[in-house]
Parts: sequence; C-alpha cells; structure tokens
Amino acid sequence: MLMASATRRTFLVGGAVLGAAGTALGARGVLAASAEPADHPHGGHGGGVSGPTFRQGSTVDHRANGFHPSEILRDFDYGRVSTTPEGRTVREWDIFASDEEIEVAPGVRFPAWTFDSRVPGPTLRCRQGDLLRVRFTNGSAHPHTMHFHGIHPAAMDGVPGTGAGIIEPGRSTVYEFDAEPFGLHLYHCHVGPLAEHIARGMYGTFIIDPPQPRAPADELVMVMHGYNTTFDAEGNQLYAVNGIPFHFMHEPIRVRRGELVRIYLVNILEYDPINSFHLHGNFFDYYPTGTRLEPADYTDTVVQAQGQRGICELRFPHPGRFMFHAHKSEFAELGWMGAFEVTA
Ligand SMILES: [Cu+2]
Repeated sequence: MLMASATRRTFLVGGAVLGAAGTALGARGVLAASAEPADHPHGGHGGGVSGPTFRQGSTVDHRANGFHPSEILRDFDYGRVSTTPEGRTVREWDIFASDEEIEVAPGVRFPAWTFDSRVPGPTLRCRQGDLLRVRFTNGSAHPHTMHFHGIHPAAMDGVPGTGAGIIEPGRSTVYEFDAEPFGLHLYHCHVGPLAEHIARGMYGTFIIDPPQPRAPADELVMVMHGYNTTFDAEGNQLYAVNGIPFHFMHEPIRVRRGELVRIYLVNILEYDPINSFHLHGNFFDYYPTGTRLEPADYTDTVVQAQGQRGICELRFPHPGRFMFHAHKSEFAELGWMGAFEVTA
C-alpha cells in the first residue's frame, strides 16, 4: 500500500526532531516543545503541558494553509442549484481530494489528506427532499471515498466493495441520493486503514435543513478533531475545532448579545473514544443529531463519541468573553479551547 512509507514521518519542532517513536520528548512533548522558545531545553511532561503554550502568542500561517478556521465557521456550501421539470431542487458539488501539508501549530507541519484542500472539508448544505449529486475526484496519491451519513441506496454508500467502491488516484465518481432525513450529519472517507484516513483530515459536515427552516440565527459550524502528528499508537498530540488548535483563543468568535446563536457541533475525533463541548457562563438547548425540532436537553456540557453530532441553540444575555472547551482538561490544554466575544 502507498501509505506504508508515508505513515512514519518526522517533524522539526523547536529545534528538535520528533520521530514516530523513541524520541526524548515523547508523544505529548510535542506541544510543550513547540510552545516554548527553542533555546529552552525541555523534556517530556508525561501527558501534561507546563509553562506557556501557543494558546497565547504566535499562530500558524493561515494563508499558506489555504483555509481559515474563522471562515469555516460560517461557510455553508449550498452547491449549484437547478430544478427538475417536476419542480424538484437539485444540488451539485465537485469535491476534490488532495494531499496537503498544513501547519497545525507554530512550526508543526502535518501531512494531511483533504477534501477541497482544507481540514475539515466543506460544509455541504441542502434541504430535506432535494436531489443531491456529488462528483468526487481523487487527486490524492492514495485511494479514497466519500461516505455520507444519511438514508441512501447501498451503491451510494461510499464504502469499498459496493457501488463504485474505492476511488483510486486520478479517478472520479458521482454519488447521487436524496437528502434525508433532516438533521446534522457528516461525511468522511471510508477506505482502510480507516483510522488513518479519518485522522489525516478526510471529513466534513453535511447539513440537511428541515422542510420548514429553523428560526433565523447566527449559524456556526464547529468540527471537533485532533492530530496524531507522530503517527504512533499513543494517539493525538493536538486537538482542535475547525482545523487549528487554540485558534478561537487567538480569534474569539464574535456574536451579539441577545441574538440567537446556532452551533452545528460535530465530533470526528479519532483515537480518543469520547469528546465533549462545554460552554462558560451560559446554557444551551441541545438537539442530538438535529433530527427533531424539540430540544432533548438544556445544558452547558455535551458528550459525543466519534460520529455523534448535535445542534446547540443559545442566546448570550451578558456581554464579554466566555470560554468554550472540551470538558476533558487534557484535550483543552492541547488545543481544544476557544472563546466567544459577546458584544452589546
Ligand atoms: Cu481516504
């Protein structure tokens, strides 16, 4: 397989080469090393992070990466729209897979596999009952698919062995299916080793709006994920929302006091079994999978396994800065934290 040679990579961080195994820093040392001055020698921390981290200070080169987490927040792709003679809405997208080296933390480069050159991939959005056509072209050096969550024929499931099956490099296929059921879904590659294909960045959000639209709101997409930068068995060294760890600490999400905010929250984190979302200073209505119009919970913390997702709706009664983060302190300190800036 092509990936065998690519799965063992090293990264130059803070003057030290971090290999897949046996480094002095260890897997969790990557963040501490990247976050402190190069002339400040430091060993591993056995899972913790001490001293300053890049949650303050320097950040990555978004321009070179070609995507920006703050833009991903409110970027909904409704496709090319047309209408059948029967009056049915048709939405079409062209999605391109490619291999991209991205800077995931200051000085830490990650060999990602992407949909449309970004992590996460584009947020595809439609309404229940639309006819969807997704032309997928594989420009990566590795075989991939697009597997959508939702209700569709087996041949459109985007898995090896059914329908078009695995899409080899240079090949393309069209996935065509009806948009159902309404809710918050996702798509991801489904080629093995699946953990690696997902962890490399091959996932995105798929929203099917209900027949009667939800109330107008400031709508945000948050995809929770991680990076295993050393490609070892120990799991992730970095955790993020929308591509870059700590991004929303550097650039808090600006929302207006009293305005309805709707968060489409998706967990695709690989290697760790559970992820979570906790909001400070407020509570939200929670709609698991977004498939019902009545909230199932009113809370400030939700837990999601991989592939779980849900819609959070809230209004901020107080202006000021309010943190959000995984209520798993380890993830939070390795990048999964951010803040809302509520303006009057
Ligand atoms: Cu893949």
